[in-house]
Amino acid sequence: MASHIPVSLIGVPTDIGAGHRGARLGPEALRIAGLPEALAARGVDVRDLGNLDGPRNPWTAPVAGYRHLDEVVEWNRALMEASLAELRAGRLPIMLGGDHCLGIGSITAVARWCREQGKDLRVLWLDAHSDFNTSEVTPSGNVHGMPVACLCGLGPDALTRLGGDAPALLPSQVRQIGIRSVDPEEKRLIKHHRVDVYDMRYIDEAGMKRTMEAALADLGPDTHLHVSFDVDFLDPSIAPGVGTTVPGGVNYREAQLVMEMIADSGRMGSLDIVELNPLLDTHNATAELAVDLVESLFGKSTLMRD
Ligand code: EXY
Ligand code: MN
Ligand code: MN
Ligand code: MN
Repeated sequence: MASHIPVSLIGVPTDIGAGHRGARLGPEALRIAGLPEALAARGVDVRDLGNLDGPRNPWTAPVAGYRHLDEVVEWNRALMEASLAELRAGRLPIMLGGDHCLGIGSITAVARWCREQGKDLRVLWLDAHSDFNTSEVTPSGNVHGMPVACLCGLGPDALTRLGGDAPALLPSQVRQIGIRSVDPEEKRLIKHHRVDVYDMRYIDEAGMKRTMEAALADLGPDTHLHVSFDVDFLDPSIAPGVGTTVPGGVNYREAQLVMEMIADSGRMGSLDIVELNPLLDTHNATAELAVDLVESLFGKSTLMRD
């Protein structure tokens, strides 16, 4: 069995950036689906740090293009600090969301740590959405539609400067996979900033194997791979428990191959699991599927070559 660096689970029970309430229940659903035990069964030293605390969701309308900006900042600051402490302790943080606005805190921590260590950071963004809106172009004001833009320096100072002076990421460090819902002005921004997007049309034409080979090309020995797994990446027929389902997503075997090829790279150093909404799920099936896929990220495979 492959050896792994020790893992810390950080629950972040909030839907502060989402357009539906319920993702705040995601961390418990993942635990009930057996995430800690599944990792332990892979031989991983896993420590569950429990849940972070933060402001309640006031469920108010957008102000100047953002819903709940102050609360979004507070949750992300707490997460950044918690993740950075685990990285500095030599552990691999798994963030149990929570909605995808939390990618800002999680990845800002990873970017700071990579700077401290002189490592290259690459982010794999597994999602139906590009999450590259800004307050000027967002159709909703929901910050879970904005984290990649914020990480690349487009957004309010309180989020783009969460980790210090420089933005956490350059657009060239991001690879997006599974994309099939992008707002018109968001698409213009994505193209302008040249984010590397492997959308569903690309996957249909090239197949998942070639897609992942392209997305994982040129990883070096010093590359830290952060995987940000939005559960709506998956097709809604297998993953109904999300607030923003988009048809035509990644199927079961494709998703397994994605995770297996990431595991084969040996470079994953941090992970987000976000947007799981147990209120919309059927008998926790989406949470169980997420756990199954995380097992594959940690090297579980049904292949004979094992
Ligand atoms: N693009 C839409 C918006 O900005 O409101 C929907 C965003 C959904 C984001 C989901 C979680 O990845
Ligand atoms: Mn997302
Ligand atoms: Mn999404
Ligand atoms: Mn598996």
